Amino acid sequence: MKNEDMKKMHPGTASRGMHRIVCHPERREGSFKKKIRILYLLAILALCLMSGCGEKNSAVTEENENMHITVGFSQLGAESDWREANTRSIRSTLSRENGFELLFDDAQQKQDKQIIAIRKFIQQEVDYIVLAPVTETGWDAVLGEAKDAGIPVVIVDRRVDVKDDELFTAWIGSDFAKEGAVACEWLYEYTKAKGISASELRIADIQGTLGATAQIGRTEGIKKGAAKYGWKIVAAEPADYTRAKGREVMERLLRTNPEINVAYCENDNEAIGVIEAIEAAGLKAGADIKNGEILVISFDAARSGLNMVLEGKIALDVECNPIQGASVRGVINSVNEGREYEKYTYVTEMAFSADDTVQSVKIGDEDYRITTLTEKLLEMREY
Ligand code: GYE
Repeated sequence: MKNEDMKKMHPGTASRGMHRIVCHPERREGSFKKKIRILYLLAILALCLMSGCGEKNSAVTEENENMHITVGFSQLGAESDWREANTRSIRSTLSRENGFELLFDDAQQKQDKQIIAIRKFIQQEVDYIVLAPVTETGWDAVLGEAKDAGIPVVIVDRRVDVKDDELFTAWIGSDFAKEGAVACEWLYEYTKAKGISASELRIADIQGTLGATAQIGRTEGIKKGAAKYGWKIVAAEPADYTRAKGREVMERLLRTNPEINVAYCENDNEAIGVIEAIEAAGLKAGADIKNGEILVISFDAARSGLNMVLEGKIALDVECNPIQGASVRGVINSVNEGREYEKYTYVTEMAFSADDTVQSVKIGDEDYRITTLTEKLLEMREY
């Protein structure tokens, strides 16, 4: 299947990476089972017709009911608005009406809970596993077990760092390093336009869960930006992507590093907690660094974060698109029907600013558009 076709199938996604013809060895057994089921159905139907039965049609209906594709979904947690939107997207797409039976497990940000959930899905003989992994490492053994059981695994959101990438079928998610680069190029252009010199910036990086792909990419972004433009990162601390932790970390940092004038928050919930801490300290979150405001940058562009952009408290919110259900469904259906699919699919993303000082940034050869947020735009958002 060509990239273009893939885009048509899954609006809002862009694909790159290996094309592959899917004649998945793991699925051969599945499609064999399906053929047996179809033969069984035909046999029942023939028997019914021969005996002129009316009541026995219920056997057919019942068997039809069992034709659902069973999917075990190990979601890493419910720590943020982004995560909840991601869960909603996958749950509503892999629904009964769409032909799926979804088993859902929330691991409360604990990898061991995810491993237990995956082992349970294997025991339950699900047809597919969808995994949103909390961190990148530590998945080889359990994904090996899924592979041995012939169950394809679709990874969503963060990545897994495994020795053999045949341990998973496909990955769908964001380009986190690019998100970080967009934020930094915007900060460079913005401060340049406002006459703020690089040496004036004192940045606090409020990091996500350490070892999560989103944290690795976004932290790498600000480190590279600082090295490229000569900014000073005065503190970098994880806050687990939660509002409470974001507030706690920022309260402490404002005491130990009162010179901080940029808070680079690696998600919206952290940013909201950080803004609470700034205000509780009698300071102001805003873009006017020269007059003592603390400029807040965030990621996700969930509704809660974008409300803060409209209020001018978050200067830039780089979108991370959680609507991944259609892409997951597309991959599962392709595998199931022996069609081609993409090994890696990147969702498309935007960036929203509180004012129109910077309207685009250069990311490699690309002119990346920065959208000034309006109430109307916010109303149109899905999450
Ligand atoms: O930015 C954050 C969430 O991995 C992209 O995890 C995800 C991040 C997202 O908790 O809000």
